[in-house]
Amino acid sequence: MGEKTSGMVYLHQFPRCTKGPNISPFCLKMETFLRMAKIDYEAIGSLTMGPKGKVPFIVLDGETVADSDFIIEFLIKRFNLTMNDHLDERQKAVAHAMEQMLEENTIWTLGYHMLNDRCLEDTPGLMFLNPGMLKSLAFKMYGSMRLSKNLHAQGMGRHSGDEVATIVRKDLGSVSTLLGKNRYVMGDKVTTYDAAVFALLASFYYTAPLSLQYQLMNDEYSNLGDYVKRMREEFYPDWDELTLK
Ligand SMILES: N[C@@H](CCC(=O)N[C@@H](CS)C(=O)NCC(=O)O)C(=O)O
Repeated sequence: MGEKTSGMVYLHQFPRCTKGPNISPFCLKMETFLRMAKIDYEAIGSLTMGPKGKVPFIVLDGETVADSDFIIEFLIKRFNLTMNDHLDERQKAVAHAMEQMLEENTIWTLGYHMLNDRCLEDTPGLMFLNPGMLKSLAFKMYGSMRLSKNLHAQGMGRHSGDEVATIVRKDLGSVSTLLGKNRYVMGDKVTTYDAAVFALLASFYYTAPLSLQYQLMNDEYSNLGDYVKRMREEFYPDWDELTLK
C-alpha cells in the first residue's frame, strides 16, 4: 500500500471475484454504502482479516473500524450524513429488523446453497483469482470446511433442503412485501438499509444463479430482482469492470 491520503476511507475487503465486485455480502454492503454516501474510498482486496478476524474493515486517518454496522455508524458521525434522518422511529425499527433478518438468518441460506449444491467446487472461478490461484484455492477449501462448521453451529445446516426453502420463501417474501412498489426499501429516498438489502439480494442474484433465491427474485418476488438491477445500475455503472473475467 502506498501513501495514505487524509480523509480517504481505505476499505479492506476480499479481492474482486468473478460474479460481481465482491463475494462477501458484507464487503459489498460496505462498498455500496460508501458509494451512496459519496465518500472517497480506495478498495484494498486481500485475504487479510481485520481486528475481529473478519472483513470488511476500514482505516480512516489512522483509525481502524471493523464490522459493517459499526463502520456505517462511525462514518455517519464522521461525515455528518443525514441519509436516515427522514425516517421515524417505527420505520427505523422495521428497517433494522429486516436488515438483521437478512444478515443473521437469510444469509445462511446462501451458504447452505453454496455448500449443498457444491457451487464452491463446481465453479472454480467463483471466488478470487487474485492474489494467486494457489492461495485462492487453499482459501476456498478452508472456506468450505469453515462454512460447513458455521452452518451447523448457526443451525441452518441442520435443516433439510425443503425446510431451508420454506425459510427462503418466508424471508424473501417479507422483504418483497416491505419493498412493494418503492424505489428503495424504505420509500423513495435511499437509506443506509439499502446498502445491506442490496448487498445480500445481489449476492443471491449474481453469485447464485442456480438457487431458489434467484428463481424467486425473478418470479414470485420479481420486485426484488428489479430492485437489484435498478440499484446495480445506479450505484455500480462500473460493475463489469470490477468483476474478474
Ligand atoms: N457482522 C460482520 C460480518 C462480517 C463477516 O461475516 N464477514 C465474513 C465474510 S462474508 C468473514 O470475514 N468471514 C471470515 C471468517 O469468519 O473467518 C459485518 O457486518 O461486517
